[in-house]
Amino acid sequence: MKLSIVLSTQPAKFQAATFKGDLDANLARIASLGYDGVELAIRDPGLIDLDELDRFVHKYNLIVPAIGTGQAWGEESLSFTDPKPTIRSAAIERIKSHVPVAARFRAVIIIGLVRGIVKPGVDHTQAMNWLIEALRECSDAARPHGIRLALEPINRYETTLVNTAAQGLDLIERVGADNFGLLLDTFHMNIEEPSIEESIKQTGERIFHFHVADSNRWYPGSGHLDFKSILGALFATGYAGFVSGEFMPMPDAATGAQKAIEHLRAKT
Ligand code: LER
Ligand code: MN
Repeated sequence: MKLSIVLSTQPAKFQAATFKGDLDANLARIASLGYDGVELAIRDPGLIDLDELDRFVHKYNLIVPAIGTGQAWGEESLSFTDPKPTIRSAAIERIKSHVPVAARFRAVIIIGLVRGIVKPGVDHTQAMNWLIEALRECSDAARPHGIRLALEPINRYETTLVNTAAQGLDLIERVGADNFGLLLDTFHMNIEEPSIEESIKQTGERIFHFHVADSNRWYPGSGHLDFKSILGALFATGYAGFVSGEFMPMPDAATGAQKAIEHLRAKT
């Protein structure tokens, strides 16, 4: 099993980014704990020095399996489904600007909350249509670079646009792009899916990336999720990607990251 953990390259409000702050020190810590990779949360690729980031990541022999983009929503309110066309196109351009970063690391681009929420005065069908158009445009921009996009079903308390794996699979049909799939996250699945294992099985080869947190969004092993069964179902699909820790830095980032790796390694 290849394990990674989320690291934010910029200060951010999102609470479940396990590591934030000093890039070099955090990468050193993540590598020394035994992680194989680091999932980078990047608000705006225009604000980062890609060569420098690449050097740091390679210094610690880490792989970057995925790039998180949700801070564009969390910090700037950009989304694919905002009623204002200028905001929708800014969100699309922002996601396209991640393609060179993703290409450098051969990483998946995550579409999390940048999909948006259904804003007052917008109906759900309209929001879904904007979402589909945006995903087609971004998938088309990523395809020539060999880059894949993964939309994450997110629990109902954060958005009403695509909460379950089944809704994600329906969206895949409607978008119709071969480089578009899903990111499944055990925290959201525990809230939304009748059976986490069955939804993993149904999603099958459309699982492009995988987030782990326990039921309380602390490190795996701190709550009531059965990671032996969940990871068994994941690998039974033929999934060969990373299992990426995205959980609260509790009791602190390093302790959570250490306990997660111990628990997950013991379950496979
Ligand atoms: C991001 O990967 C995530 O899981 C969401 O909860 C973001 O709000
Ligand atoms: Mn997630």
